[in-house]
Amino acid sequence: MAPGTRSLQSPSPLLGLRRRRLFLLLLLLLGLSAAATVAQPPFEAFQAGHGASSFPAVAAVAPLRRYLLYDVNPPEGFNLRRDVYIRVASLIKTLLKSEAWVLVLPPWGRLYHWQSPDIHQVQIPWFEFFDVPSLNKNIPVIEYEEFISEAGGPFIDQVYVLQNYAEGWKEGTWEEKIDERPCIDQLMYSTDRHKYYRGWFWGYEETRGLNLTCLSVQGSASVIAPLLLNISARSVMLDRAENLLHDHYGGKDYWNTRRSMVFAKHLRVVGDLFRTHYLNSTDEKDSTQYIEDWTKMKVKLGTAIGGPYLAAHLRRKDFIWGHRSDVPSIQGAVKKIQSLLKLHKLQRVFIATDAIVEETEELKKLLPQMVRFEPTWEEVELYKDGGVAIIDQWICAHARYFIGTSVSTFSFRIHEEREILGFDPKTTYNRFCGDEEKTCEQPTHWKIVY
Ligand SMILES: Nc1nc2c(ncn2[C@@H]2O[C@H](COP(=O)(O)OP(=O)(O)OP(=O)(O)O)[C@@H](O)[C@H]2O)c(=O)[nH]1
Ligand SMILES: *[C@@H]1O[C@H](CO)[C@@H](O)[C@H](O)[C@H]1NC(C)=O
Ligand SMILES: *[C@@H]1O[C@H](CO)[C@@H](O)[C@H](O)[C@H]1NC(C)=O
Ligand SMILES: *[C@@H]1O[C@H](CO)[C@@H](O)[C@H](O)[C@H]1NC(C)=O
Repeated sequence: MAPGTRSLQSPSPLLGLRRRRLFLLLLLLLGLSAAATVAQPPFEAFQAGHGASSFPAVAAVAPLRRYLLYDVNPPEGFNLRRDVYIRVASLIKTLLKSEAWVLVLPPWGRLYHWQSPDIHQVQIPWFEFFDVPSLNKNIPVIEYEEFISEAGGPFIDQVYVLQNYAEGWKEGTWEEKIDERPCIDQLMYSTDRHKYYRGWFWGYEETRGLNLTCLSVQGSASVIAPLLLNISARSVMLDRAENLLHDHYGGKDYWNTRRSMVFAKHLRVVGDLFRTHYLNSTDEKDSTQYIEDWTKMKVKLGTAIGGPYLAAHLRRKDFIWGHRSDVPSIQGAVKKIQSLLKLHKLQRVFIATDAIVEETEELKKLLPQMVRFEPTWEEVELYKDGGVAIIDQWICAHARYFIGTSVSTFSFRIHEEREILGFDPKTTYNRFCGDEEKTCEQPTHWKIVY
């Protein structure tokens, strides 16, 4: 494991600053050569990330584009965050019709569920989990540290904290709207002695917001586009972006963005090796050929066969603490798995779960056919909890038959992955029922719109 470790680790926070200094130097040189016509920008003004439009020299170096940043309510999990990315991507598509914008990928970290001890899990760039060139085939994106160097420093011109309307919405009168309003919740930001806003910027302590306003919003992501096109701030951050809804859930734009969220290659490779070694499953045998370029991938439903194993996602922890009636006991889940194994004439079941050790021990006893991806500490350090979850999802996505947990976004993302791979919907849109659940409604089939 050791040799790969280094290259995968997130760049040090200093890297961006070093790059920035280089960039400023370059800028100064350019500025000097253009000095006859262009007044030298005050250094401090540029550092503060003011709109570059008044400094033509900048345009020669960085494309004159505007930056959209966002963050999500801290308690939200990895898979809900993947959904918010889709909503923000459609906002970018709307903005791009009028201006050059780029989405700054919010570094991963401080997720409630990522509890592996002694592993540093903040400031994780997107390339550790997703294939960034694939994202770029859908909308222009850059990592946060690229933003710091390109925009000239860790400054965000305008932060909008999105919130609902204090008065709620009157029944029967749904309308899309957006208004600057006093902040409803206690602000998670404070001002420093320079009147800059300090707060949680993905763990980058040197990042500051120059201005901050609360924005009540009701509607889909693009509702905010007219406002963004009407202000001069070059970099805008939308905090609590989960308050924006989908422009068109399940439509072509939705699916293009979803399909562009290709898992990072190194994680897919780990999943594929596991399939080969422990599940007798390869793309060739399973008819699940993957095309690296997602824009070229369009598989007819029912073409994919999948590996000779059943896969189950058993979401536990907070899903059972509330004694939800739609989540089974371990015994209930095992009973269902045994009957599915028999029905589909399969010998093995791959289990993805966040269960505590006591429960997995019980599973092992009751379910000798069980196979799990059990990373060593070094592997968790290398892939992080997010990467391990992706490997689990990748293996589930390649099974002959999948069954997930009711309303878990972790399971939903597996549905989508299987839809992309071209599985028969009957083998995908299945969930466990609670032990006492009467009407156990099964998940909805969402067809890809190409
Ligand atoms: N490796 C692994 N991790 C899991 C599994 N199920 C849940 N987790 C972990 O628990 C977290 C919570 O699930 P998420 O789906 O991301 O959280 P969420 O977006 O709130 O989604 P749900 O709570 O499932 O609706 C995941 O991010 C994982 O870290 C699993 O089967 N395998
Ligand atoms: C901060 O943003 C608000 C809302 O966009 C704006 O009215 C105000 O003028 C800005 N303040 C500064 C100092 O730019
Ligand atoms: C654009 O800005 C102007 C001046 O600040 C304001 O009068 C107008 O209402 C704004 N339009 C939108 C769509 O926000
Ligand atoms: C692996 O699968 C192939 C068919 O795809 C089968 O012929 C072979 O016996 C299997 N091997 C094992 C060890 O199960």
